[in-house]
Amino acid sequence: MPILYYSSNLNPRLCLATARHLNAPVRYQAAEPLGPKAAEFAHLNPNLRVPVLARDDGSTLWETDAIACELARLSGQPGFFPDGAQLPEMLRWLSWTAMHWGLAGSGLYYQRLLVSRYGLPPLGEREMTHHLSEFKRLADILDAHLSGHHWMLGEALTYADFRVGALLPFAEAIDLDLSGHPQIARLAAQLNELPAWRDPFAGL
Ligand SMILES: N[C@@H](CCC(=O)N[C@@H](CS)C(=O)NCC(=O)O)C(=O)O
Repeated sequence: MPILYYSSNLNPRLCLATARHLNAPVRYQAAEPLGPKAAEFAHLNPNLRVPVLARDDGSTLWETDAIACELARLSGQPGFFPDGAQLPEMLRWLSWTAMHWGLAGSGLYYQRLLVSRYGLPPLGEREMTHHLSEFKRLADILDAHLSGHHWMLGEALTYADFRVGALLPFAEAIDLDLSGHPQIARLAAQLNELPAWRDPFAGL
């Protein structure tokens, strides 16, 4: 059975929530790719990052979105990562998150959570101001999209909801103000109704 390596941080949490929501046929293994055994981890992912999916044939897959795609197929629930007519829509939101929304969110996540957790150097004031204004600008776009959609791609929950919502479980920890973005707050509440999203680490 494939092994999914994870940690408690943003992307691995998202991937773990995906696997557990889909009840994917995988085993779970906590990992610390930047810890003392980093050299051993490099054969799983040369980027020294989680998540990683180690397949039965010895190959590994890294990058959260790629693993989510594989998990949906392994679970027999391809609709969670749809192809066909919905694939361009899905890719639009994955790309937008990777290139824009996720970058702004990661800046806030880094400054307000990782700096103190790992003793990392804080971002400068200019950089933080940029992340905050980008976050607001992009949140306006996401909120407007959601005002016409129950889920990101329409009536059904898909991985696009998980991807754009990846930062939302950390909202309190990083003091994210969603009061001006009621549709994003609604998405956060909808996602929070899913046990695997609320606590992907339960029982692990
Ligand atoms: N682009 C990668 C990013 C992976 C990444 O940055 N993982 C971070 C957590 S968000 C990590 O492994 N940090 C070390 C750790 O969690 O121990 C993906 O989408 O999977």
